[in-house]
Amino acid sequence: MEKKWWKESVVYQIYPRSFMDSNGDGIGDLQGIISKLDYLKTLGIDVVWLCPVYESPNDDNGYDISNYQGIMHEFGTMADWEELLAGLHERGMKLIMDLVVNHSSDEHAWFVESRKSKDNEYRDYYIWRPGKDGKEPNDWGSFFSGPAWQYDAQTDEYYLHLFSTKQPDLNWENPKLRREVYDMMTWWLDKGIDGFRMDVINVISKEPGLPDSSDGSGSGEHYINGPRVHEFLQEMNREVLSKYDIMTVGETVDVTPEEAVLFAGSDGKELNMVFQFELMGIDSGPTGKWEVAPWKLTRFKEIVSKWQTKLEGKAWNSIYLNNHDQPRLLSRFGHDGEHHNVSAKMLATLLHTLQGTPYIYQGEEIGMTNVRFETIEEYQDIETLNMYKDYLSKGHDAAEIMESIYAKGRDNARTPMQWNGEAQAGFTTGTPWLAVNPNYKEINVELALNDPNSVFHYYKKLIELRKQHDIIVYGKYAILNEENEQIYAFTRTLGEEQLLVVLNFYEKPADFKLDQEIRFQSKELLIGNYEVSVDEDFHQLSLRPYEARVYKLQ
Ligand code: ISL
Ligand code: CA
Repeated sequence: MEKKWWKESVVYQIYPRSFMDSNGDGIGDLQGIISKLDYLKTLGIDVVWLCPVYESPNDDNGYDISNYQGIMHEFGTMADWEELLAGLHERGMKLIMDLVVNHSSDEHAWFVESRKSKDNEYRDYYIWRPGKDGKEPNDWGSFFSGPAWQYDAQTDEYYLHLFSTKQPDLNWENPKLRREVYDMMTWWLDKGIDGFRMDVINVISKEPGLPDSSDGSGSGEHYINGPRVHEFLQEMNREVLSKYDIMTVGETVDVTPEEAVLFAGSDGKELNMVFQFELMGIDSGPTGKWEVAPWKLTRFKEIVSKWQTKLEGKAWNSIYLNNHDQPRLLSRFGHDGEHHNVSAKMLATLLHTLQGTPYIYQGEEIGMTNVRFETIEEYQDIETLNMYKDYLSKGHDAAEIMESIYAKGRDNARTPMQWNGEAQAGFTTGTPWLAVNPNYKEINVELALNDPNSVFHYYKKLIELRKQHDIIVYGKYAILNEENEQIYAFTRTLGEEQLLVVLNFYEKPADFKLDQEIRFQSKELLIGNYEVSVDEDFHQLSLRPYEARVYKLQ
């Protein structure tokens, strides 16, 4: 398999609003991040993915961009951003920026022009249509509840917005718009950044004619992996990406492994890797993410194994178990109470030993958890707030909606980073924009750094191991004991070497016997989340609650 720096890297995702506030206004900012660069270096990560820091009215916390080449005033200035880039590079770390070009803000100069008149030169930068029988042009729904169309009286037409009404979709059919996007990307690359994470990049191409959904659900069939998406990305690659040594990762909703091979194929024509959503859908019912459903380990393993094997040798995986849109991994897949420490380490072991580039979301490395705010007024996220209103109007019970928010709401991931046990977890000297999780006195960076047995030090060790053992990056994946409902066990193989990973996903101890004979001359326990007696027969293991072990065999 071809060696690449972005395969060997570990990425750390920063949600700037919640990371560190340097000036007491309650909002995280660039100087805040700069003050924590040595912390990131200590952890050992290679690449920072910075969520949007561009000018924005913050309807969707920066994912609604009003100027792609300016910095959000609340976060600082372009000089601060340059200092951040230099600070990362000096310490041997890289920076990838969020590229949000499926839509802009309605306050972007292009849209301000576009809505003025039907013959404005920017009209065609967005997707405008007349209504149909006094209603929306088609039945598409917004990801953030309600229809995906907004009526605009100025020209008596509707514009398309797959996300909030303040996030009008850009019209990728227009070559002038595409040129503007490529020039803007080139401008950032020439400033020295190391790549892009591309927001919902697989929905940029809409089926011509914008037909209604075939089943009346308003779903994404006519724009998810739309007809020209690969053509557009290949053009972007030719015009921009291929000219730099960078990494690219596409956020691709509802993508299949077959599609992923096209987006992230090793032929290098489009992107380096994509984020898949299949695993994130594991605990949702048929009506979508807010319908919380129990998940099964056998299904979890089936999804992960499918992605590991179908991409093997053809495309590269990105591995993540949470991000700024998802609940905290520990509350979702582990145990955020008494087994906090061991279960966080067990999940970390999985994250770092699958084939693919691992992504750590801020706070994950200290085991931050979901939050339960008592009232809806304490929530800030537009997706959550829109859904709450929508569900209430449809007759759902408020308490039941709150339970969905506790399990799935995006603010779970967005509570401020917990730096220490002081007021506001050391995140700000003022009042944070979103309340701090009340568990910050027990879970914070200061405690983690001082405790050699902490989740933080375990992440650090996993990252170090990746640097020492090629097999962790490049080894081929194979599942063991597939039907086991409690244990996730798999091997990675590279040449004469083998890695054996065994994870107990539950509190219940388990006697575990491998379903096949593995031959070896020497074995070494690379890492585990409990003390292990040296000469235990690893073909037959007694696993403690959430126990994780990684053996290297030769
Ligand atoms: O939040 C989600 C998880 O259920 C999705 O609906 C999410 O909106 C989708 O994954 C797209 O996410 C990206 O684009 C959005 C932005 O709000 C998210 O933060 C971003 O990651 C619109 O730009
Ligand atoms: Ca601030």
